[in-house]
Amino acid sequence: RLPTLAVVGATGAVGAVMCELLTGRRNVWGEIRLLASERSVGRKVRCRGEELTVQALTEEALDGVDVAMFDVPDEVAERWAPVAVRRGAVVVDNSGAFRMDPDVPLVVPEINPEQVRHRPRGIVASANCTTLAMIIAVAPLHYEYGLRELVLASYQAATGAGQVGAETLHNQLTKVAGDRMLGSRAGDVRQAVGDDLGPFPAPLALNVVPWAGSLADSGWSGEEMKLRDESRKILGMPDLKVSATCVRVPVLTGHSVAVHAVFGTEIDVDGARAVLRNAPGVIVVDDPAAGEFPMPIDAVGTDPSWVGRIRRALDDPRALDFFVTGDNLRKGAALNTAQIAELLART
Ligand code: 11C
Repeated sequence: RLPTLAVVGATGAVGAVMCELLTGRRNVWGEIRLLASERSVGRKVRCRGEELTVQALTEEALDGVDVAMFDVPDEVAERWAPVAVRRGAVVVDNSGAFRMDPDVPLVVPEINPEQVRHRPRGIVASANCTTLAMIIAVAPLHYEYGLRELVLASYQAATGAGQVGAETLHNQLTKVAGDRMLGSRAGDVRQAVGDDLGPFPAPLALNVVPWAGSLADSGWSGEEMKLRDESRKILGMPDLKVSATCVRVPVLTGHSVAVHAVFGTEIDVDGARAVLRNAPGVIVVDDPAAGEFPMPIDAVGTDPSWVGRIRRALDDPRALDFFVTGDNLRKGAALNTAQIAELLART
């Protein structure tokens, strides 16, 4: 019997991409059950060539499920993942609720697939979308050169904040497009945008906002802490130095990260480029003379992390600078979750 899969949170921004992925990937599932909140019950969704009806997330709906993929807010995952486990499922959770639990492995199949086997709570966590785009490129370099430190700056898309993030950016762009904004204060979009900031703390259209996530200690944002904590856990380096600045940019899909990575040995840039070219899940796009760089407009809808602008730091022969872009809804969320679920289906 092929295992039964539940997709919990099937109608969100990530859930929609998940159904697309389940249609395109090798089919390892028997029944697929789409579950969501009351609001979406009864909605028809095409998945794997079938028209499926979205059901309510209830205890009974989880009966008989072998693997449950969760793409829901932290508090929903906290409540329902243990219920799914009690009903017999292994949970792959894409929220931040369990990632740092020592009894929950944090898995990136290209890096630490073996860790799915040790899951005392019956839950396997998938990483944050910004962490994933970056770590896919950093891990193979670490294995070759021995990572010592990461200095990161992110450029995060509106869909990182879900469907409401995308809608907010669209609405704001429509407003500013109709406003000519010439004169000495051209660029101050506050008036044109008005009060509808959606999930963002400031207007995002024609702006950049140096904030993502909740407020953490000492001025750090939750997203910056996730980059540090999750990188340490995935690489198994609890003392790795990580400093991140996370910034929201007016891009719909595709998170990018400017990476300054310091290693234990000197870097030869051609060698580093070869490591990246051979790394699973990485595509190198690095020909500035021809105008070729990794950008969200190319990465959207694709699986890999796109890496370019690869250069050795001018003032430190042990440091490499590069730019990486990945689709935050695919590898950053649905794809990594699906890959983990497929590993579980095989074991
Ligand atoms: C963002 N990275 O772009 C966040 C969204 O921990 O999975 C994903 C939050 C998470 O706002």
